[in-house]
Amino acid sequence: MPLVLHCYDGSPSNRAVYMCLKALGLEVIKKPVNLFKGEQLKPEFLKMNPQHTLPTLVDGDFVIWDSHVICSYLWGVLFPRFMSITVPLLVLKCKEIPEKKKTSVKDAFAFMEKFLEGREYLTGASYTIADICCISTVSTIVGGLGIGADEYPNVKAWMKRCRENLPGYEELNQPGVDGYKRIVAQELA
Ligand SMILES: N[C@@H](CCC(=O)N[C@@H](CS)C(=O)NCC(=O)O)C(=O)O
Repeated sequence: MPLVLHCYDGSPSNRAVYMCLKALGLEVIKKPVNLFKGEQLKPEFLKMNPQHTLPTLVDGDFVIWDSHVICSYLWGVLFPRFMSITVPLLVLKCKEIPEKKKTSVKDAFAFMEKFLEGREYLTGASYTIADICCISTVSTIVGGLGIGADEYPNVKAWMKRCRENLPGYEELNQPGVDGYKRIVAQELA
């Protein structure tokens, strides 16, 4: 089912989502909403998003708003790609990671690389929920699965920045990455 984005080009938060979609290579059907005609206040729109803000993303039955949350959600493509490796490895006891799956993760890193061009964090100069959501997956892919990000300097620098600046990173994220790495090493031994 195609993603549908109710949007308004004049708004920075909407354009952040456009760029996030572009960086991720995702197609979307754009439905422009004219804020100055109050189209966002129509009952059918309010039924979908009672806060009547744009952007509003519809993915099947699921509706989300707030650009930062939408960007995090879209970045969620990383997590399924990670899961497509971890489930065969840890649940189905496969003994190797297929190259195709490594490539799908690297493709996601390549999108991130572009997305981080000229930016400290995924949505700008300060970290947001998008960084918190993404670093937990990226650090597990790199640190736990050993799929490196060396070819992606922006991603590497961002990872370092997250590690140094996100509150609780060392205490709440790193031990899990290390534990996951040990389990993967056992499975692949
Ligand atoms: N924090 C929100 C802000 C969204 C927002 O306030 N959008 C404005 C346009 S810039 C809007 O839709 N206003 C219409 C309204 O509140 O009725 C986000 O990032 O999505």
